Amino acid sequence: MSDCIFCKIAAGGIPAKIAYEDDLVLAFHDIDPKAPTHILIIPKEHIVSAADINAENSAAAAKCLEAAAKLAAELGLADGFRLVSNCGDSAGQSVKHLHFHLLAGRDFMWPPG
Ligand code: DGP
Repeated sequence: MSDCIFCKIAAGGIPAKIAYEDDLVLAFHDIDPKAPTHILIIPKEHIVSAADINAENSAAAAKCLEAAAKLAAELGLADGFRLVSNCGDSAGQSVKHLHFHLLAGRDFMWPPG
């Protein structure tokens, strides 16, 4: 989508600190980190949110989870990490392109605020 900031990052039009990339997925460091490790994992294809995952695009969504596991192993997040996808306005989704926050390096509250 031409006005989507994450599509622009995926296309290389906006710079980002890339953590992982394959044909379907891009992972890059969040511009406003909420933990010592805060990486965003996105499908390169524009999917609005987790509510829009379907039989046609679920392979890209699954690849995001695979990338999260790969990154967690590579980054040595043996103490644990949190994987979050905010879906919709009331959940705090500010960018309407599916993304998973990979957060680590501090303790996390449960339930989240
Ligand atoms: P959410 O609020 O769940 O939609 O998360 C969106 C995240 O995207 C937020 O943590 C900040 C991050 N973000 C927004 N714009 C940019 C950008 O241009 N570059 C990077 N690296 N991160 C961004």
